[in-house]
Amino acid sequence: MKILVINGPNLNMLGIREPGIYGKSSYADLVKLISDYCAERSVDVDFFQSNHEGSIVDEIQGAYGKYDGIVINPAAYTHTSVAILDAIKAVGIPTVEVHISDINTREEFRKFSYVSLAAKKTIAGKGFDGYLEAVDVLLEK
Ligand code: CA2
Repeated sequence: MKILVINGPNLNMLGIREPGIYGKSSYADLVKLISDYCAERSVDVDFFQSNHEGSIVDEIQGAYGKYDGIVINPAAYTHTSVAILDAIKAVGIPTVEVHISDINTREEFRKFSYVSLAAKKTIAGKGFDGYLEAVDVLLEK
């Protein structure tokens, strides 16, 4: 099993600001947490973070034929990006959407997710543990 974890805009700033919403841990801490979890389960994992919508689309397209699953936190693009939705549909790779915060109990504009229309499951409000749950979802047959 080979999975790709994609994080969208500003998630490289984790732990630097807004700890009340996103926690105190950094993006490097997140990568280590997921890497260790995957290693214990013999899952190969790669990571990609970008602040650019087109780069995320390119990465999803590049995953075709290479990965068995995608875990994605599209961040702000969750609520705006038909291009990322279409890319996930185009490659047909099982994809689990993750949000650190609970997007359903924040501002009204965060309640709609384009990506959820193609995701196998959406996990929100569980902090970094949501990414680990997403790996488990991809491991379920
Ligand atoms: O809860 C999530 O994981 C979000 O995807 C995070 C996005 C937000 O636009 C979504 O509605 C929900 C924002 C990520 C911003 O990350 C920051 C990290 C540190 C400091 C400030 C923002």
